[in-house]
Amino acid sequence: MSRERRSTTGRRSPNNGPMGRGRYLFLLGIVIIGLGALVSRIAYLNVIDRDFLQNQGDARTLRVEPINAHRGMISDRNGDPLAISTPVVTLWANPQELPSDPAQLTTLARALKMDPDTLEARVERYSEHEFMYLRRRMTPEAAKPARDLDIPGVYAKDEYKRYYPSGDVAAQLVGVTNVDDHGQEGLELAYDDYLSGQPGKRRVLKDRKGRLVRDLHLLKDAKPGGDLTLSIDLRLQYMAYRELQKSVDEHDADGGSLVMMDARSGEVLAMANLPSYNPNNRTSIDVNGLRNQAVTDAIEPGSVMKPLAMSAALATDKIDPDTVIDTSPGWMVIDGYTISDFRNYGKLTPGGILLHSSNIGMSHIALKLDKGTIWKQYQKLGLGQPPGTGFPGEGSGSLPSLTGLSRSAQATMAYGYGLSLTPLQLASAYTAIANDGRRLHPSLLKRTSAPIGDQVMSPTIAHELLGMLEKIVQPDAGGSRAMVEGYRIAGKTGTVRKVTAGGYQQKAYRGLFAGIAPVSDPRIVTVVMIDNPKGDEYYGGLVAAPVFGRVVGKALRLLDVPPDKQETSE
Ligand code: 59J
Repeated sequence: MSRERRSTTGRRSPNNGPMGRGRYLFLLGIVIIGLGALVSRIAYLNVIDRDFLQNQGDARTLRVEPINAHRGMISDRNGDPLAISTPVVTLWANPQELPSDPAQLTTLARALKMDPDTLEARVERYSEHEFMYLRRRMTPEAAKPARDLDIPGVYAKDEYKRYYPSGDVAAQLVGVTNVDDHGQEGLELAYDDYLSGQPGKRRVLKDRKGRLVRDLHLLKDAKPGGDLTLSIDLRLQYMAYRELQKSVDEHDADGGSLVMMDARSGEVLAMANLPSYNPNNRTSIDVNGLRNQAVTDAIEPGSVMKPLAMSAALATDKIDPDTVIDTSPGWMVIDGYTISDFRNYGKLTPGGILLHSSNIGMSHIALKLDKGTIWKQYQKLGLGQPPGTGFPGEGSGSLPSLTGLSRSAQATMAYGYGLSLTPLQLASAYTAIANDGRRLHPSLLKRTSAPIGDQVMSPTIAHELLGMLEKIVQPDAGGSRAMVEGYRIAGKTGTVRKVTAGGYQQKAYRGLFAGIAPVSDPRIVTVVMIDNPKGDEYYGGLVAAPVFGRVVGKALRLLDVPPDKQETSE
């Protein structure tokens, strides 16, 4: 500013240049003197005063110590705890500082409810060390008597212990924390910041050996973490897990998943997976049990996709509920690939195709439609996109690319092959059939706002499909074992040959069942998947449908859903 003004006026002082020679020398002198002073001070501190300073620094240090924040609770939708942090106290000792008087050790042992000889022996064993545990993670009440003794060399550390009351039942969903109380898996990981809160700080004075000399003052209070309320109903979760376990055991299966969704809100009411693990026993965690397969693992769904493909067909003017499709002779060849049915079902309507689960019927329908019709409907139903639950490793499944879709892929897609989805995505897709055509996005947290959904089929088509699926859950149909006393049930079975590197396997299957209850006013959508059942019973109708029937029956009664079926006994 001032320079500018000067240049515009054109006036300059005769003693020109920004700095006169006299001023330059003066400043140089100051710098030299300053540097000299600095160098001599460094030399003094390093050489002459070194010992004194080091002693002082060693003897006392001011440190900022963290104060652990209480981790928030995870609970089910009714407030039942799934993960809780309780305060615990770890007592430790520095054997170097413990009194040599054996009477004091005896008093300490009594306060700890330990055998005095055992304690004495341990102190002896650790006599060369500066640290030994007395007792870890005791309740604060149990630690108090020993703490109150104020015996020199005895220290207490306040911690929190994470406990999972439901153990293996909701293990993969809830997840676990690591030894430092940080979320490691599942929702414990997804909501770690929220659950953790903020540690506090206090200033302490410690001596050379790290011993606390004085607790000086609180710098910042610990801010406790928030509580997380899940959509899960723990009563349904226990039941789902138990019934899933029964079927997995009975059929010697590798595992299984069950997802139950509220058909009106999209909330997940139960989500069980096998294998599982006990999160309270860290040493025995089996990595196979860690994955929440219902959310993370995309599988080829097979026939349970047929009603969803049918919803696309029924929306066109090419197919209606009375259209007759000839499935004879029970097999067909497309682009050199042979597609076959269990047997020759002859002429079938859409309802008949779903009832007999005809691959040929679905293939004929798919090939009558434009190439993208079913593909677009699958996309609207959420396939190939993350469901948005925020769960770590949430699977999106996959749809083949529409541009390169061959005729054979167009057909196989309609009966559930050449694409993949997670059990959670399947349940969400079925909410459309249950909910007048509106697909609800799933939520693992209890909803506080209106559910998010998309109208993906007309209410008429949803009702038509519901009627067709009810015909499958009848005494002499494929889904008979999904029947529930007192309630009308709709659902679809599926038996899928598993794929490995060598292609479809001859003797490895997944049995599935996806269904809706009760039909007159749907409240829940449930998907059951049994992975690799061994033995002769491997059909979805035999391994998955019975789990559905038992779990859904109990759930409807627990949720006080009024029965909608007049039992026609005899
Ligand atoms: C099947 C398939 C594999 C993939 C076939 C199951 C195909 C197919 C290529 C033979 C067992 C089996 C893309 S059948 O789920 O059709 O649930 O009660 O795995 O068809 O073309 O030994 N379900 N299942 N098919 N593949 N590719 C039927 C059907 C279904 C039943 C029974 C037996 C298959 C009635 C399955 C059930 O609806």
